[in-house]
Amino acid sequence: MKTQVAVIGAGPAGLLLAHLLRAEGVEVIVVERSSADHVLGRIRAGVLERTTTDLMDRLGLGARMHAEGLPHDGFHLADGERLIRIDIAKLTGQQVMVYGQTELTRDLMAAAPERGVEIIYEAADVALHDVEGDAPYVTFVQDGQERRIDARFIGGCDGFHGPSRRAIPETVARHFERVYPFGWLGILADVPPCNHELIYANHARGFALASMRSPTRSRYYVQVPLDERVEDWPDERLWDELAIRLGPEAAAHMVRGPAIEKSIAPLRSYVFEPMRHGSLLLAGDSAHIVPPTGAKGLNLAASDVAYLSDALIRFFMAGDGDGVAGYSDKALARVWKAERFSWQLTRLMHRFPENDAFDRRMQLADLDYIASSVAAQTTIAENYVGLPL
Ligand code: RFL
Ligand code: PHB
Repeated sequence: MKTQVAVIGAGPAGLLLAHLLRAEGVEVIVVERSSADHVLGRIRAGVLERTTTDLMDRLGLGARMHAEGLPHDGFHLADGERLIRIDIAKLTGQQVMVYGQTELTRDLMAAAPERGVEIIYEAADVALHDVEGDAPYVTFVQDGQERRIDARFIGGCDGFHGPSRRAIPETVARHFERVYPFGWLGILADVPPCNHELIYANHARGFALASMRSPTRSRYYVQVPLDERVEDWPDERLWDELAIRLGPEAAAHMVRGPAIEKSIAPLRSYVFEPMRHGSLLLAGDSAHIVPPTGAKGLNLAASDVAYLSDALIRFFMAGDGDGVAGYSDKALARVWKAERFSWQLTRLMHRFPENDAFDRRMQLADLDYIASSVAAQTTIAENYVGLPL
């Protein structure tokens, strides 16, 4: 097979990139290791920035998101007792959109055939070749048969564990990492949310988050030590813990119900530099991971792809390679600011094993300051809604 851009990975980054390129007439083929159902089964992000919803609108694929998504004007930080509201609409003039990653992915997948976006699912042994030159190619095995795609560029959108980043030699690679000594245990349940907005709580027992997918579906998380397993947390124990950590107001409105999904995700901050090597361009989780505290992961994948699609369209339509050459620096400048915000909010809101009474008082003083300072709230709000592209 031959195409202009071979995209590896059909998560949000890969699908958005493929659609944006295709909409401008660039040829693209997407190669995905898993089945479409498996991709849709992963419950992940829930909060979209304006930069992300704008991309869906630009593609003309935002209709269901606007009909079913929940625009939010604010969210809460909690210190175990009270709720501190961050009024993002008043402070920034913007909203965020609660719309699940699964739904966004479903919309992009559903529109692929009619838009001429070819996606090859269940591709095994995907490998990248000759990425340093201008004739790279991808090989994989489909239905037992070896296949090959020749391309001008490869978009590496295969997440944290994919092969793209590893195709960049260690001699040029730089890794920056912070691994946190805890994870998030998430539960999805068909019960109404305890608050119409999100609550991020720092309780002496650890972090908790109340989120949602719709007016009838809730998503909650609690911070757990890394050695704990899902089996350690029967539903009742999890609801009891959430009620304590989220504080009395949330607990009073919390409706319990059976888990329809429960999983533990470790927390990590990670950046890989550079995001381009020759004809290989990384976007999304393949190049960077943020802890989910700032709701930035999917949104960063979308902003990478906004830069990358512009660069590639310029290359193919105007023969101008400057965008491609400058992609890594441009994307990384925004990535690092989102890394900073996610890391800072993670430190503010979690209980670290090494923290002592002094650290706890510092967190509480920080929250008390935020509660009383419009300047502090504005800083949080402008990062939460997403820095401009
Ligand atoms: P993905 O979604 O991991 O997609 C990568 C795709 O590549 C495929 N792949 C391969 N394909 C071919 N060959 C191979 N060898 C391959 N290896 C892998 C995979 O099957 C997959 O389909 O990466 P992408 O597209 O960069 O998207 C990134 C987002 O998924 C991620 O950043 C977010 O989910 C992070 N995240 C959140 N982000 C937000 O913006 N807001 C949130 O509220 C938010 N909450 C979260 C989150 C992530 C979480 N977890 C579980 C990590 C909450 C959680 C709990
Ligand atoms: C979610 O709803 O899954 C969610 C929301 C906000 C976050 C992380 C996850 O910061």
